[in-house]
Amino acid sequence: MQLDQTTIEKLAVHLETAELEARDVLKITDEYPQMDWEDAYAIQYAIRERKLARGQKLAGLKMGLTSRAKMKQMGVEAPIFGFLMDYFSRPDGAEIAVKELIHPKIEAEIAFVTKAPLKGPGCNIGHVLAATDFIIPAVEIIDSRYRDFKFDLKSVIADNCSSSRFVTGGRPRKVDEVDLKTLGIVIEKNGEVIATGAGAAVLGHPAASIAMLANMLGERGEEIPAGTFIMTGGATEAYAVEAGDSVTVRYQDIGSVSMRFV
Ligand code: 0L1
Ligand code: MG
Repeated sequence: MQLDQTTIEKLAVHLETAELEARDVLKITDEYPQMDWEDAYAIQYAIRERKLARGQKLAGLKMGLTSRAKMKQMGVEAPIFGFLMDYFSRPDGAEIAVKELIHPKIEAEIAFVTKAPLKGPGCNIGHVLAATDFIIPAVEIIDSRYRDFKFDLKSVIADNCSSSRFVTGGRPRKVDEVDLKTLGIVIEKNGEVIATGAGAAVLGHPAASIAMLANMLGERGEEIPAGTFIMTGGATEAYAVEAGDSVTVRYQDIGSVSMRFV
Protein backbone atom coordinates (compact mmCIF):
# COMPACT_ATOMS: atom_id res chain seq x y z
CA MET A 1 0.00 0.00 0.00
CA GLN A 2 1.15 3.53 -0.74
CA LEU A 3 -1.28 5.52 1.44
CA ASP A 4 -1.34 5.56 5.23
CA GLN A 5 -4.46 4.80 7.26
CA THR A 6 -5.16 8.49 7.95
CA THR A 7 -5.20 9.26 4.23
CA ILE A 8 -7.40 6.22 3.49
CA GLU A 9 -9.93 7.44 6.09
CA LYS A 10 -9.74 11.03 4.81
CA LEU A 11 -10.47 9.92 1.24
CA ALA A 12 -13.32 7.66 2.43
CA VAL A 13 -14.93 10.65 4.18
CA HIS A 14 -14.32 12.82 1.10
CA LEU A 15 -16.00 10.40 -1.31
CA GLU A 16 -18.81 9.36 1.01
CA THR A 17 -19.65 13.00 1.74
CA ALA A 18 -19.81 13.66 -2.01
CA GLU A 19 -22.26 10.74 -2.30
CA LEU A 20 -24.45 11.84 0.62
CA GLU A 21 -24.50 15.50 -0.45
CA ALA A 22 -24.91 14.64 -4.18
CA ARG A 23 -21.91 16.83 -5.04
CA ASP A 24 -19.25 15.99 -7.60
CA VAL A 25 -15.50 15.94 -6.93
CA LEU A 26 -12.34 15.46 -8.97
CA LYS A 27 -10.86 11.99 -9.33
CA ILE A 28 -8.70 11.26 -6.31
CA THR A 29 -5.68 10.01 -8.28
CA ASP A 30 -5.15 13.63 -9.41
CA GLU A 31 -3.99 14.37 -5.86
CA TYR A 32 -2.70 10.87 -5.00
CA PRO A 33 -1.14 9.50 -8.24
CA GLN A 34 0.87 6.98 -6.19
CA MET A 35 -2.32 5.20 -5.03
CA ASP A 36 -2.27 1.46 -5.73
CA TRP A 37 -5.04 -1.18 -6.11
CA GLU A 38 -4.91 -2.10 -2.43
CA ASP A 39 -5.37 1.55 -1.47
CA ALA A 40 -8.34 1.83 -3.82
CA TYR A 41 -10.16 -1.14 -2.27
CA ALA A 42 -9.10 -0.01 1.24
CA ILE A 43 -10.91 3.32 0.65
CA GLN A 44 -13.99 1.47 -0.66
CA TYR A 45 -13.98 -0.85 2.40
CA ALA A 46 -13.58 2.18 4.72
CA ILE A 47 -16.71 3.73 3.14
CA ARG A 48 -18.55 0.43 3.72
CA GLU A 49 -17.43 0.37 7.37
CA ARG A 50 -18.69 3.94 7.88
CA LYS A 51 -22.14 2.95 6.63
CA LEU A 52 -22.24 -0.25 8.71
CA ALA A 53 -21.19 1.71 11.81
CA ARG A 54 -24.22 3.97 11.22
CA GLY A 55 -26.49 0.91 11.35
CA GLN A 56 -27.05 0.57 7.60
CA LYS A 57 -27.12 -3.02 6.34
CA LEU A 58 -25.21 -4.65 3.51
CA ALA A 59 -27.69 -5.67 0.77
CA GLY A 60 -25.24 -7.41 -1.54
CA LEU A 61 -22.28 -7.12 -3.87
CA LYS A 62 -21.82 -6.06 -7.47
CA MET A 63 -19.45 -6.51 -10.32
CA GLY A 64 -18.87 -3.58 -12.67
CA LEU A 65 -17.31 -3.15 -16.12
CA THR A 66 -18.00 -6.76 -17.07
CA SER A 67 -19.13 -6.13 -20.65
CA ARG A 68 -17.12 -4.86 -23.64
CA ALA A 69 -19.74 -2.14 -24.14
CA LYS A 70 -19.19 -0.78 -20.61
CA MET A 71 -15.41 -1.06 -20.75
CA LYS A 72 -15.36 0.78 -24.09
CA GLN A 73 -17.76 3.46 -22.84
CA MET A 74 -15.63 4.20 -19.78
CA GLY A 75 -12.22 3.65 -21.44
CA VAL A 76 -11.13 1.09 -18.85
CA GLU A 77 -10.18 -2.53 -19.29
CA ALA A 78 -10.90 -4.65 -16.21
CA PRO A 79 -13.89 -5.72 -14.11
CA ILE A 80 -14.11 -4.35 -10.58
CA PHE A 81 -16.34 -5.05 -7.58
CA GLY A 82 -18.28 -2.99 -5.06
CA PHE A 83 -20.92 -3.30 -2.35
CA LEU A 84 -24.65 -2.53 -2.13
CA MET A 85 -26.34 -1.12 0.98
CA ASP A 86 -29.99 -1.54 1.98
CA TYR A 87 -30.75 2.14 1.32
CA PHE A 88 -29.66 1.79 -2.34
CA SER A 89 -32.60 -0.60 -2.97
CA ARG A 90 -35.89 0.49 -4.53
CA PRO A 91 -38.93 -1.67 -5.41
CA ASP A 92 -40.14 -2.31 -8.95
CA GLY A 93 -42.14 0.71 -10.17
CA ALA A 94 -40.36 3.06 -7.75
CA GLU A 95 -39.91 6.76 -8.15
CA ILE A 96 -36.19 7.58 -8.01
CA ALA A 97 -35.44 11.06 -6.68
CA VAL A 98 -32.79 12.61 -8.93
CA LYS A 99 -32.14 15.45 -6.49
CA GLU A 100 -30.43 12.85 -4.26
CA LEU A 101 -28.05 12.03 -7.13
CA ILE A 102 -25.47 13.87 -9.26
CA HIS A 103 -25.80 12.54 -12.83
CA PRO A 104 -27.51 9.12 -12.77
CA LYS A 105 -27.25 6.49 -15.51
CA ILE A 106 -29.06 3.17 -15.77
CA GLU A 107 -27.60 -0.27 -16.39
CA ALA A 108 -29.56 -3.44 -17.22
CA GLU A 109 -28.19 -6.34 -15.22
CA ILE A 110 -28.90 -9.93 -14.24
CA ALA A 111 -28.59 -10.59 -10.50
CA PHE A 112 -27.85 -13.87 -8.75
CA VAL A 113 -28.75 -14.96 -5.21
CA THR A 114 -26.51 -17.68 -3.80
CA LYS A 115 -27.56 -20.63 -1.63
CA ALA A 116 -24.04 -21.86 -0.80
CA PRO A 117 -20.74 -20.06 -0.22
CA LEU A 118 -18.39 -19.47 -3.16
CA LYS A 119 -14.67 -19.13 -2.61
CA GLY A 120 -11.81 -18.63 -5.03
CA PRO A 121 -9.26 -19.29 -6.36
CA GLY A 122 -10.48 -21.73 -9.00
CA CYS A 123 -14.15 -20.77 -8.88
CA ASN A 124 -15.80 -21.37 -12.28
CA ILE A 125 -19.21 -21.13 -13.96
CA GLY A 126 -20.12 -24.68 -12.87
CA HIS A 127 -19.46 -23.88 -9.21
CA VAL A 128 -21.54 -20.70 -9.52
CA LEU A 129 -24.53 -22.42 -11.14
CA ALA A 130 -24.48 -25.15 -8.47
CA ALA A 131 -24.38 -22.51 -5.71
CA THR A 132 -27.13 -20.30 -7.16
CA ASP A 133 -30.54 -20.23 -5.50
CA PHE A 134 -32.15 -18.07 -8.22
CA ILE A 135 -31.52 -15.28 -10.70
CA ILE A 136 -33.59 -12.11 -10.91
CA PRO A 137 -33.69 -9.02 -13.15
CA ALA A 138 -32.05 -5.91 -11.69
CA VAL A 139 -31.51 -2.39 -12.98
CA GLU A 140 -28.65 -0.46 -11.42
CA ILE A 141 -28.64 3.32 -11.20
CA ILE A 142 -25.00 4.32 -11.14
CA ASP A 143 -23.89 7.81 -10.12
CA SER A 144 -20.16 8.43 -10.17
CA ARG A 145 -19.11 11.02 -7.66
CA TYR A 146 -16.50 12.17 -10.18
CA ARG A 147 -17.15 15.21 -12.33
CA ASP A 148 -18.54 14.26 -15.76
CA PHE A 149 -18.03 10.53 -14.95
CA LYS A 150 -14.28 11.10 -15.62
CA PHE A 151 -12.11 8.69 -13.67
CA ASP A 152 -9.52 5.95 -13.82
CA LEU A 153 -9.96 2.45 -12.44
CA LYS A 154 -8.38 3.12 -9.04
CA SER A 155 -10.47 6.24 -8.45
CA VAL A 156 -13.71 4.45 -9.38
CA ILE A 157 -12.95 1.42 -7.18
CA ALA A 158 -12.45 3.80 -4.24
CA ASP A 159 -15.81 5.42 -5.09
CA ASN A 160 -17.54 2.03 -4.66
CA CYS A 161 -17.80 1.62 -8.43
CA SER A 162 -20.32 4.47 -8.79
CA SER A 163 -22.97 2.52 -6.83
CA SER A 164 -26.04 4.47 -5.76
CA ARG A 165 -29.42 2.75 -6.34
CA PHE A 166 -30.82 -0.48 -7.75
CA VAL A 167 -34.26 -1.82 -8.57
CA THR A 168 -35.20 -5.49 -8.73
CA GLY A 169 -38.34 -6.91 -10.28
CA GLY A 170 -39.60 -9.54 -12.68
CA ARG A 171 -39.72 -13.19 -11.67
CA PRO A 172 -37.00 -15.08 -9.81
CA ARG A 173 -35.96 -18.14 -11.84
CA LYS A 174 -33.80 -21.21 -11.20
CA VAL A 175 -30.70 -21.31 -13.40
CA ASP A 176 -31.91 -24.45 -15.21
CA GLU A 177 -35.13 -22.70 -16.28
CA VAL A 178 -33.37 -20.12 -18.49
CA ASP A 179 -30.51 -19.91 -20.98
CA LEU A 180 -28.43 -17.22 -19.32
CA LYS A 181 -26.27 -16.69 -22.43
CA THR A 182 -29.07 -16.00 -24.89
CA LEU A 183 -31.39 -14.28 -22.41
CA GLY A 184 -32.45 -11.13 -24.25
CA ILE A 185 -32.66 -7.67 -22.67
CA VAL A 186 -34.54 -4.66 -24.09
CA ILE A 187 -34.11 -1.21 -22.51
CA GLU A 188 -36.91 1.31 -23.06
CA LYS A 189 -36.78 4.96 -22.06
CA ASN A 190 -39.98 6.99 -22.34
CA GLY A 191 -41.53 4.23 -24.46
CA GLU A 192 -38.67 4.06 -27.01
CA VAL A 193 -36.26 1.14 -27.30
CA ILE A 194 -32.81 2.63 -26.67
CA ALA A 195 -30.71 -0.54 -26.39
CA THR A 196 -30.80 -4.31 -26.63
CA GLY A 197 -28.46 -6.89 -25.20
CA ALA A 198 -28.07 -10.49 -24.10
CA GLY A 199 -26.67 -12.29 -21.08
CA ALA A 200 -23.56 -13.37 -22.98
CA ALA A 201 -22.46 -9.71 -23.20
CA VAL A 202 -21.41 -10.11 -19.56
CA LEU A 203 -18.06 -11.91 -19.74
CA GLY A 204 -19.54 -14.52 -22.10
CA HIS A 205 -21.94 -15.77 -19.40
CA PRO A 206 -23.27 -13.83 -16.38
CA ALA A 207 -22.19 -16.65 -14.05
CA ALA A 208 -18.58 -15.93 -15.13
CA SER A 209 -18.96 -12.54 -13.45
CA ILE A 210 -19.87 -14.21 -10.14
CA ALA A 211 -16.96 -16.64 -10.51
CA MET A 212 -14.61 -13.71 -11.13
CA LEU A 213 -15.95 -12.00 -7.99
CA ALA A 214 -15.34 -15.15 -5.92
CA ASN A 215 -11.79 -15.34 -7.30
CA MET A 216 -11.11 -11.64 -6.64
CA LEU A 217 -12.44 -11.97 -3.08
CA GLY A 218 -10.43 -15.19 -2.66
CA GLU A 219 -7.23 -13.20 -3.24
CA ARG A 220 -8.25 -11.12 -0.22
CA GLY A 221 -9.05 -14.23 1.89
CA GLU A 222 -12.79 -13.50 1.59
CA GLU A 223 -15.70 -15.46 0.14
CA ILE A 224 -19.21 -14.89 -1.15
CA PRO A 225 -21.47 -16.11 1.66
CA ALA A 226 -24.63 -18.16 1.03
CA GLY A 227 -27.65 -15.91 0.59
CA THR A 228 -25.77 -13.08 -1.15
CA PHE A 229 -27.49 -10.91 -3.78
CA ILE A 230 -24.98 -10.04 -6.53
CA MET A 231 -25.41 -7.88 -9.63
CA THR A 232 -23.27 -9.12 -12.52
CA GLY A 233 -22.72 -5.84 -14.42
CA GLY A 234 -24.44 -3.95 -17.23
CA ALA A 235 -25.04 -5.94 -20.41
CA THR A 236 -24.96 -2.74 -22.50
CA GLU A 237 -23.57 0.77 -22.13
CA ALA A 238 -25.05 2.85 -19.30
CA TYR A 239 -27.67 5.46 -20.30
CA ALA A 240 -28.14 8.88 -18.69
CA VAL A 241 -31.53 9.64 -17.15
CA GLU A 242 -33.13 12.79 -15.77
CA ALA A 243 -36.25 13.87 -13.90
CA GLY A 244 -39.32 13.03 -15.96
CA ASP A 245 -37.85 9.89 -17.56
CA SER A 246 -39.59 6.52 -17.32
CA VAL A 247 -37.50 3.40 -17.81
CA THR A 248 -38.61 -0.20 -18.36
CA VAL A 249 -36.14 -3.01 -18.93
CA ARG A 250 -37.69 -6.19 -20.37
CA TYR A 251 -35.89 -9.49 -19.82
CA GLN A 252 -36.72 -12.55 -21.91
CA ASP A 253 -38.66 -15.09 -19.80
CA ILE A 254 -37.94 -13.40 -16.45
CA GLY A 255 -40.12 -10.30 -16.53
CA SER A 256 -39.44 -6.60 -16.46
CA VAL A 257 -38.25 -3.83 -14.13
CA SER A 258 -39.63 -0.28 -14.27
CA MET A 259 -38.94 3.00 -12.57
CA ARG A 260 -39.67 6.68 -12.94
CA PHE A 261 -37.15 9.45 -12.29
CA VAL A 262 -38.64 12.41 -10.44
O1 0L1 B 1 -21.78 -0.89 -12.14
C1 0L1 B 1 -20.93 -0.54 -12.94
O2 0L1 B 1 -20.68 -1.18 -13.98
C2 0L1 B 1 -20.19 0.73 -12.71
C3 0L1 B 1 -18.76 0.52 -12.67
C4 0L1 B 1 -18.06 1.81 -12.51
C5 0L1 B 1 -17.86 2.55 -13.77
C6 0L1 B 1 -18.99 3.46 -14.12
O3 0L1 B 1 -19.32 4.35 -13.34
O4 0L1 B 1 -19.50 3.32 -15.21
MG1 MG C 1 -23.57 -1.95 -12.61
